[in-house]
Amino acid sequence: DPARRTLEHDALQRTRRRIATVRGVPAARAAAPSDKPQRTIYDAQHRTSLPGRKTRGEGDQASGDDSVNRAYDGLGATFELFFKAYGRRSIDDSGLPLNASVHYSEDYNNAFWDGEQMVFGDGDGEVFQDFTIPVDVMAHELTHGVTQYTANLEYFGQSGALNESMSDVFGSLVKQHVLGHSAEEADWLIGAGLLTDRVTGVALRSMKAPGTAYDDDVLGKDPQPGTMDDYVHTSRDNGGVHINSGIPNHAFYLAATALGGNAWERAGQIWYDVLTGGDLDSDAQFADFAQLTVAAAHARYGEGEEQAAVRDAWAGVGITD
Ligand code: ASN
Ligand code: ZN
Repeated sequence: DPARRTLEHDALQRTRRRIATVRGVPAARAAAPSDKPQRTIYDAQHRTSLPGRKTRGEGDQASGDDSVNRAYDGLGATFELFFKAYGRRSIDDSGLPLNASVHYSEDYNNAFWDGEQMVFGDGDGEVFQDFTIPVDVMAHELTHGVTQYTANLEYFGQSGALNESMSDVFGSLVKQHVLGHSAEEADWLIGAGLLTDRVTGVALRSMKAPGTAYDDDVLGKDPQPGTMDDYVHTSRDNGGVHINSGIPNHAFYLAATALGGNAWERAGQIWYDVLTGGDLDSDAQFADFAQLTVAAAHARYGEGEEQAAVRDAWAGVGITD
């Protein structure tokens, strides 16, 4: 009798809720939807102890502080790309709260993910402006969290450069998603608008043309290679993680522009499938990642232009799968 089964089911649900409540876990919490972000923005007040003073929580009205509001919106835009494009519920896919601190330290020329939260400096105003200005930089930092909870790519050598590249790829895709830009309309820059006008440069990095983002007395020339021929062997920067990321970055650019349209759809989906699919080892090298993207393109889209575009893209940067 289906009616009777439904009644028994309802009674069972009520009992389960009661048990959950008695144990101190409210039933509403267990059922809380995580299709919305849970953001908290803190003001580090130019000090280095984290997180600092809570300034804006989820659903709060805008603060009087532009850095706080940009961080709130940037975390929201990143949550939205991962959820709408890939169905991912936050950093851990289970609704992990998103925490960020702004105004970190004094004249601080960087932003980072510390393993638990995002942190943004104000820049010194000489070379760098506020690191909450470019949405792709905020998305880059949040993506370090996604990588930590998925492939956990070791932050050294080629696996480290892949870790950096994941943050640039999804950082750029968040910006493209916000602006509604297709692969052909996108600027493929990371950190446009961050450098002051005293610097001869347009951004921190270029995925379209690695090595061309800046050339300046203070910063020097953008050191990124775009192909394996120019791979940089160095012990600095954890084996050049922010340098050699130009190679997988450019491979993504080549795949996305060959396919055309919205880069977060097919190219982004393939990269996301590899990052989160469980087959990517934490010590993966470029060739391992390349092989997995070709396999992922085939798994999701079959024999066709996606697989060919991905294979050609890696060949274009000197990596054959
Ligand atoms: N902004 C840099 C990054 O997120 C900080 C670092 O060197 N880890 O990659
Ligand atoms: Zn990074």
